[in-house]
Amino acid sequence: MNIENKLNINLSGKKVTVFGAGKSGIASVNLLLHIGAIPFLTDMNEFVNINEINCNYELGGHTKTALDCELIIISPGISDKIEIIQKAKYLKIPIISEIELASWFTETPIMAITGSNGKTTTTMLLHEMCICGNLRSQIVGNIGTPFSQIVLNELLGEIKPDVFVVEVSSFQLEHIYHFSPKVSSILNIKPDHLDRYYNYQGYIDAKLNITKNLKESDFFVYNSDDEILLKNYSNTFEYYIPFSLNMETRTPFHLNNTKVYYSEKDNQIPLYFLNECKLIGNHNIQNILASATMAKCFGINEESIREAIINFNPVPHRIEFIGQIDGINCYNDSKATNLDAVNTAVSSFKNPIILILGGKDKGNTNFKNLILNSKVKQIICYGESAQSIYNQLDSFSNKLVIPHFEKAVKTAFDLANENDVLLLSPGCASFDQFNNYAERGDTFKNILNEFQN
Ligand code: UMA
Repeated sequence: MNIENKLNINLSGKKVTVFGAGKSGIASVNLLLHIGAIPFLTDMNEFVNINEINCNYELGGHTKTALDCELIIISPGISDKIEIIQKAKYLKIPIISEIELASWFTETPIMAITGSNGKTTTTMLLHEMCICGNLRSQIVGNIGTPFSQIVLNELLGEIKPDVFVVEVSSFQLEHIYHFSPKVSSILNIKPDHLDRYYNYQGYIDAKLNITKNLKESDFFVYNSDDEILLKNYSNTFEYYIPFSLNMETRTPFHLNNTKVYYSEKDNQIPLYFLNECKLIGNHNIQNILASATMAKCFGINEESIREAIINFNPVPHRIEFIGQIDGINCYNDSKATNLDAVNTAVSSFKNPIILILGGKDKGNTNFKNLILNSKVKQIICYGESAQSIYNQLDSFSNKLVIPHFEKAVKTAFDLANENDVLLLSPGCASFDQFNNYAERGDTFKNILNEFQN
């Protein structure tokens, strides 16, 4: 099947194989059924739950039946290194991601955000800015709700969105052809998911794909403090809009010690004062600048942008303040699954830190690059990667290996003094002991809550 010209694509009556029966796969099947295609679902897991799915399927492995199709939709969690996908490439069967599929069936403008860190906060904040600007915004993508699911709702007439705000992962960007956001942004690029890519450049290339179909009438918002982005987007096209913590002439918003203000206005009218917002740390100011710049490109007025910023509550599991327990300031940063996110968290605090690191390594993370400033007074390494992290931190002596998560948290709490920061910022995936980072974060909170009684 030729998918080069989007206008000529017609999936009606066409056999389409969907790889992966998770959220993305099920949403893709339902959208395909609606538009009259003939989906076939394939999953390597024998026990995956596929209740109420109305198409042929195979579980427990991908067989050659999966290649009897004209198009493949691949779920984000599935690497294209697997043998059957390599075969599909050899057979020249087009392979697209689930967000690509969804984008074929909607005319609603898309604002898309990617980056190694800060995606979820920025996506949620931008969505709030749209709502404050009286736009019917739908938040979708890597954040949890597949884009295809909501596009199907739109096709069914159940919703009439003005804009889709899409959080996009590198995995979802691997197989895009026509996906073309009106406003897109890359927040930062730092080493992550190195177990998935042949090398760091492979990950960078996937992220940069977000601008693949950028037109002059679109806007691309990027962090000009990020070396990789600066290098790749050095052209000063009018539709490349930077944001920065430093003084830059081309940014729509500027920052000083107390406020973010509009650059256009001579009298420096503040967008907001830093102490008006509950999001702490420079990384969050970057997230705010990114979402405000995107909102402005989309035509949302500054009053609505401001309203969203000052009413925004931090997202759970991202440097989330749990509370003060026995005078110890407890923070859940379970979503920090790469080293850059840990360094960001460590840099956000002034008080001594007891840091819990560990879990399942995502491939060659170099913990020697951890910022071990004088604030970090104790490190507890837990999980599958505990011993390896411990060995890598050879210049730091106050460290312990406690593989079991609950024991690690309890020990960290025992070692903390009044006014210290107890920080779970693991720098690794959660899958060795939990289903996902949210479960790990919730478990952390539950363990600490026991100390509160
Ligand atoms: N599977 C196969 N063959 C394989 C490997 C896996 O069949 O070789 C099957 C598994 O058995 C499973 C299915 O694929 O049944 C899972 O697919 P999936 O991992 O793509 O999961 P989904 O449920 O579709 O969720 C995906 C995203 N997951 C991943 O990217 C890993 C979700 O992001 C996203 O919220 C959801 O689509 C909706 O868009 C999660 C995530 O961890 C939160 N993202 C990563 C991150 O944020 O770091 C990128």
